[in-house]
Amino acid sequence: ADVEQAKAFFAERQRTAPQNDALFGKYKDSNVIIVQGEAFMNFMIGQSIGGQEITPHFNELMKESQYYSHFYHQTGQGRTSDADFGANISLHPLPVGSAFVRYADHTYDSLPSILKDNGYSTNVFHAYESGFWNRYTMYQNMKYDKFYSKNDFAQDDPLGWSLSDESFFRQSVEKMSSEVTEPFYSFLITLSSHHPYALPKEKQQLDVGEFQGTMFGNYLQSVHYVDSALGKMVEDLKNRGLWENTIFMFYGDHDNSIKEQSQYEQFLGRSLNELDMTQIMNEVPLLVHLPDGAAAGTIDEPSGQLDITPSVLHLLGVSDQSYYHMGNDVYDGSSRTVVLRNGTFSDGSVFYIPSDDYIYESGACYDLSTRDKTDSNACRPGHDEATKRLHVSDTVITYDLIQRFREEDSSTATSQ
Ligand code: GP9
Repeated sequence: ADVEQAKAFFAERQRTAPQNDALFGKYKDSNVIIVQGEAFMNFMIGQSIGGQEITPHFNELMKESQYYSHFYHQTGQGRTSDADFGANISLHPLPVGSAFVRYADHTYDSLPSILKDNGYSTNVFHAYESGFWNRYTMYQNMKYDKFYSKNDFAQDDPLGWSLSDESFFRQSVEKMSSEVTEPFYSFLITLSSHHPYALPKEKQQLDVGEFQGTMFGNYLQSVHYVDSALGKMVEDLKNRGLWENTIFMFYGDHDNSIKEQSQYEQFLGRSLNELDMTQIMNEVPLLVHLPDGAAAGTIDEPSGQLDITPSVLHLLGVSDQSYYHMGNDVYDGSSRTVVLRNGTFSDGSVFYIPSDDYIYESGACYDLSTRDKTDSNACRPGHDEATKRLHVSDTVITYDLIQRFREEDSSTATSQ
């Protein structure tokens, strides 16, 4: 029954004709650079402390980019690897463990494999041990041409677990311009803003005032550093002539594990309720810079990491219909329901928090127009849909169904 449910889910998805807007294929054959920022959350975007912006370069880039203001991480226990899995494979991370570790040999319709079939060079960059999160094995399965890991980078500016993000970006861009043929897809995973966020003195450029000496203050300090590295990377891409013909995306992987509500209240200067706090802990920013700075603006509808692959394919004019993806294409006008790993979901009208949420245990259905609790029946259809999606995704991953569905499809086609 589980397999039949999964089959029916994708059959329905493949039957629904997408609405292709003017952006469909507008950036065909452009390079694609996606940066996944470690613990880079949304609540501090656009905020200042003591008159100093926390993320000035991100804020500047926002003016000529699409900024998704309610973009959710959909990760579970696999943390950074789950964000990567959701964004590049467009299936839900598992309820337990990391799919990178547990099912690295199963079949997936990964973004790099699809782009490779469309003539792209595909490379992944992360300046840490290649075996962490089982990346070395998983990236081969995802069909990257090359995984540039710690040993491929000169350790010229050590920081935290590894190399500073500034040096990591500089060396990665150097490799993109000298070792990789265009069009390329480059996926970069940052590390400098990793828990517990301690930066050496000489890299601390933010006066965190009342938060000095706290982990929350260190967190702000470290994202400020990553933001400055991001600014330098964009300059570098421009100087090397790689900016104009590139779709550039930046998104956060997951929350910062700092759960003290009072710190967020102190920082934002207002009291927060369950809905505010749940959104804060689950929203990461997504920035999409299109080659001509087109379609810039803030998009308030909900979206999430699983939406990245279908949306990139839309911009490149590659139909997503035959692939086994569960994310929404943010450009085709279809459903915008975003389902988080623990069953939290939002469709832009309601926001549902399940009773086993890790901060609150009450569980509730919120009306987003009033931001008040509403009758739980308003969340019932969305809850059923969210439960189904998570279950279908788990079934497809666990039983390696993509491979099986493809074989069934081709034997049906042969017998016809
Ligand atoms: C290490 C980095 C950290 O390679 O990706 O992962 P996390 O601990 O955040 O899951």
